[in-house]
Amino acid sequence: MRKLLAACAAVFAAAALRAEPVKIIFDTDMITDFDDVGALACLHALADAGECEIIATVSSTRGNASVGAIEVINRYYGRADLPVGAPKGMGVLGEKAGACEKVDPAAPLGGRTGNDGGHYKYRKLLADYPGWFRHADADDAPDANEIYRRALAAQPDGSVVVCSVGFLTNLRRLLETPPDAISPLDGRALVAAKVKKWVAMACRYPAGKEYNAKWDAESSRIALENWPTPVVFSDFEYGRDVFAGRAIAETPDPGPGRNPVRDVFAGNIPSRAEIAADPAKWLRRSFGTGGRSAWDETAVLAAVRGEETYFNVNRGRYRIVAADGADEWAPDENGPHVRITEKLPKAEVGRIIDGLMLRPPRAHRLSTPDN
Ligand SMILES: [Ca+2]
Repeated sequence: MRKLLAACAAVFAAAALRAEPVKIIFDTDMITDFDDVGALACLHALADAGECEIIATVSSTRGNASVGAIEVINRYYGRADLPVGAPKGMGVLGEKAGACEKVDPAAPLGGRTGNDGGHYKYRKLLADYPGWFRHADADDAPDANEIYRRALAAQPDGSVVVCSVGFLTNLRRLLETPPDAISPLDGRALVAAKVKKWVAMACRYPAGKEYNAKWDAESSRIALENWPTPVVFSDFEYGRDVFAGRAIAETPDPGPGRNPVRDVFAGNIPSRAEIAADPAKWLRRSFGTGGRSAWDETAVLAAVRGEETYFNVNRGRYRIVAADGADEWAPDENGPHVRITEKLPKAEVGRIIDGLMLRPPRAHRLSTPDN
């Protein structure tokens, strides 16, 4: 009987845990790399399972197809109405970090080697999914500040996890917002009240220049120095040799305009034969047999399932030390930050990510135009 009671208690405890989905704001760049698509897919799969509730999805870049790409993925998972936003007036503009030239959504697709370079995959996504998005140009989307402030103000204190897998522009801007009609709190006070933690894909360990942190280095410095809650980093070194996406890329093709997550991975991962012919070359480009380096997906796992479920953590302080975005991680057992390190073998982590990406959307039939 005691065993039965214990089993019942365990079931109720699990049900209680499930009853409290983690409230997530997802902040992504969607500019050149495509692990962002995998990360947003994982997040939706976890939301379908009741493990999280996505309360907003914002782009950290402007003047390009980033917001439209977010909307295509949101719609695929039956969440076309999720709030979206983008930064205004500062940060990364255009088709690649440092380009600083707005993408013309009406210009013909340039192709892989054309004038839209790495951003081609996101412009192609919009071309292949007409009618699935509202903002072909991220600059037409609402200000991310408004989206963040509305989302945070509507939630209970200490309940929101911010998961950033792109530049830190929005977070710096949010901290600098004044009180307004949405909330009497300024940005920093609002974050301190509502945010439980920030999980970021950022940091080059132990020092270097990390893509997400370096391209708007001033915003990164300000955000990191002033953020008032615990911060967890999935750093470059952790994610680069977790590989995911091969599994969904090799699923049967459902036809055009049916599965944007599969389309992105199938269209951007080299074949097994290509990798077998020169694995070292592809590893330098962050590809393995399992797919693409899963920097952003690992941040989502840490944000929703907790940083100690699959990972060990290492405490310290991460900071930007130069105007060019150079960074350093200083170990400190009393530091405000943690970075994740390997606990579960990385191949297993890759399989967990693949499993989430393979899950069919719960509300897919409601989200496709012809179903
Ligand atoms: Ca990213």
